[in-house]
Amino acid sequence: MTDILTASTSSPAQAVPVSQERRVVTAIPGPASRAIHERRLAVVPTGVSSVLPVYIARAHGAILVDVDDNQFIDLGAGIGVTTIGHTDEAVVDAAAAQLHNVIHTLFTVTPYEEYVRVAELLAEHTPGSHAKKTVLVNSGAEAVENGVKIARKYTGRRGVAVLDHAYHGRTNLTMAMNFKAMPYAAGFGPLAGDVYHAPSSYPYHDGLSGADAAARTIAYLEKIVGASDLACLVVEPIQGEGGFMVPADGYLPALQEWCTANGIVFIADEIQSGMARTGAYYASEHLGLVPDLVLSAKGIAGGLPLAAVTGRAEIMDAAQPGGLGGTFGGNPVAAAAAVAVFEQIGKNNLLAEARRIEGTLKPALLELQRKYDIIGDVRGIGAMQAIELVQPGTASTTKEPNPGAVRAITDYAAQHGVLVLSAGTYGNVLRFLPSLAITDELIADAVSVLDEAFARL
Ligand code: PLZ
Repeated sequence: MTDILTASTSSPAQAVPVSQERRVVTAIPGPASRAIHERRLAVVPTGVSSVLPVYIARAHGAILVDVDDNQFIDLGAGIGVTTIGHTDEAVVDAAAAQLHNVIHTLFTVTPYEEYVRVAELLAEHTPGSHAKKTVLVNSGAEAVENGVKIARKYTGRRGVAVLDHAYHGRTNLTMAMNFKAMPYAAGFGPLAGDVYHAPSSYPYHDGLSGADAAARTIAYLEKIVGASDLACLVVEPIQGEGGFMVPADGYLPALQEWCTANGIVFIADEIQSGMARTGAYYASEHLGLVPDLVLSAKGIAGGLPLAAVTGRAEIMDAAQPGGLGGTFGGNPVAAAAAVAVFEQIGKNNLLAEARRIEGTLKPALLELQRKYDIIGDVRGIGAMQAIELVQPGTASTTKEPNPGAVRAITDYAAQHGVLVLSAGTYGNVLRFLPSLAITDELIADAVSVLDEAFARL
């Protein structure tokens, strides 16, 4: 009998080098992408949409290569996932080595060291020097679900407070926690109860100081639910899908102080803002926060699915044995990749790279703002930057959202080999969250394409 394993094993795929440059060789999407897209329409539901239906064959660093051989400057990094770069060699090597050792056992059946190592690294790199514990799960939404579950068990309370413009996921609980019903919750109810939405801090629109915005949030929550019924407050230190809002100074620290005084677990959803994106391991550090629980996902494993809830040991230990887990949670290959991600951040000083990107990108965006009056606001920290587009002449008055301009700019950019993502409650924000591997030259090239796009509006 033939040895099936040997017969079917081909040599490991050799990585084809990807030049770090933009190159458009067909219409976008090209013929090969369009052919796959036709097949997709027959078998993938319309509920799963794609921003730009070019089908990606390879990627490295800050460049995506599609099946037609077009090369895109990737300013989205899979929505902040390939933060240390696409197919980072150290991540690829760590994951490949782990594939050969053990792919799956289920940590809750027979554990393995990689899980423990990731928990140690998270204890070390999340804000605060208190004793911390971590549960690993598969997705950001699952991390949010577990954070809430743990906070409820610890406090014995029911209520979950969230902020306006928030995004926390697509599961039953998390779709009730999002600000936008459309497209995330509309028609998918009944939604989970005991979720309370409160006004946030959105400096460009509300003009409030951090203290005033916090007083408004707190007064609202005291009125609609009452502090004594709240298990947790879940906040994104810098809101992601909502439009990269950096809260006014002191806003989140004031909310945290109120939580602490009232026995409410303060949970930072750092799923989009964490893992070196802002030039700190976690954006909480910029804002002076030491959250009780921190949620990580996206960038933690270089593109492999992994997420985490890390928090004060006494809170994390509130869950009974067997109460936390899941078949794939903390998968060995994803965990090995996460260890490599942490090593790369340290070894290559990627926090400084995030600051370098801010130093290149922010002045370029401010320059665009001087040229084009529909750019109402430029905001962000590190490699998490955004511009908010408003109707002509309203930038300092009514700030009317201009989602049409965002669509025109993203379309033009895509046609010219730049993948730029939108965001914002009103779809009027362009967000930039490139991989930290992006060079200043690629940033300048991408911004020149955006400049042309604005000029043609
Ligand atoms: N919390 C702050 O940004 C995911 C959503 C992409 P999952 N954001 C990108 C899309 O359209 O599905 C996100 C987030 C914050 C939670 C989540 C949810 O993380 O890994 O997508 O479940």
